[in-house]
Amino acid sequence: MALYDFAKGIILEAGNKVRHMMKDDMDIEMKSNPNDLVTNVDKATENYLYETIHHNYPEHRVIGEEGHGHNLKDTQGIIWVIDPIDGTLNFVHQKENFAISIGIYHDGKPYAGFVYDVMRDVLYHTKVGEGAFENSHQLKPLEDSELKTSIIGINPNWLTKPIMGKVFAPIVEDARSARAYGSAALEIISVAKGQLAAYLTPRLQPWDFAGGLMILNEVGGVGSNLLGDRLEMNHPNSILMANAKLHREILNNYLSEFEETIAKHHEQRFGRKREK
Ligand code: 2AM
Ligand code: CA
Repeated sequence: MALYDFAKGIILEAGNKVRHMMKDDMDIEMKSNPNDLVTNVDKATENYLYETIHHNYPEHRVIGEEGHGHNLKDTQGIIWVIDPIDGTLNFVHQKENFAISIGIYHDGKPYAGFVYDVMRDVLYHTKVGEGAFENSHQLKPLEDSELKTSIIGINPNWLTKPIMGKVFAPIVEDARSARAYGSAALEIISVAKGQLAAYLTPRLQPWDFAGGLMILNEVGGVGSNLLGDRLEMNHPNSILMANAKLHREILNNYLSEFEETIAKHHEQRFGRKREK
């Protein structure tokens, strides 16, 4: 079976398993802090995906949020970047508005992206270069927009933080309005569908954005970090996803004056100097 169809099959089956596991009591653990949770379902779903990939394609490598392959030194061959549940807080509290996210890379280049909205049973998918789809319906190329007539996606928690709050507040102020959905993958999909014109956040892991970014790029949307630099599949980054025109407007008219602040945030959070 072709790799793309295999990936589609296992993400749908993983979602099926999640819906079944949700009927039983969940086992919830805290990770780095009381708001950072992981459940038995996150772990079981990552394990299912890992084991099935490993069984069928032993030479492929997997990076997953819940522990697989975190120390990858190179990007050779096929690499799967997986978030078994993106939006774990939604999963625990709302029992909806979460997704399974998969990005597949070949020698570091995007090959295919998948975001599965589990409770709505909607699969967003792209084989890069061949269009992006919502189930079997092709997504249209993105239309440009301007900030003053745009709804943007941003988590209000960031506005309460002293440094990133200052960076984000003027953008929120000038936008038509702002929304937060609590699953980065689904927020990136909302940008790809034109429902949100942009999505911004100071920190995502590759598994939060890999699948969604491929789908967004496929409809002409642009993703970068908050400095306008390229997003790589093997390290965390800040995030600006938008239609092409709004991406330029936010970078040039709002973020560029905070370049030093953002670069410092990157250094502190990710331990990495700006790559030129
Ligand atoms: P998760 O549910 O897989 O942890 C919430 O606004 C979004 O940001 C979710 O997609 C969540 O992914 C992600 N997220 C939450 N905390 C994060 C952190 N410390 N670093 C990166 N991404 C995070
Ligand atoms: Ca997750």
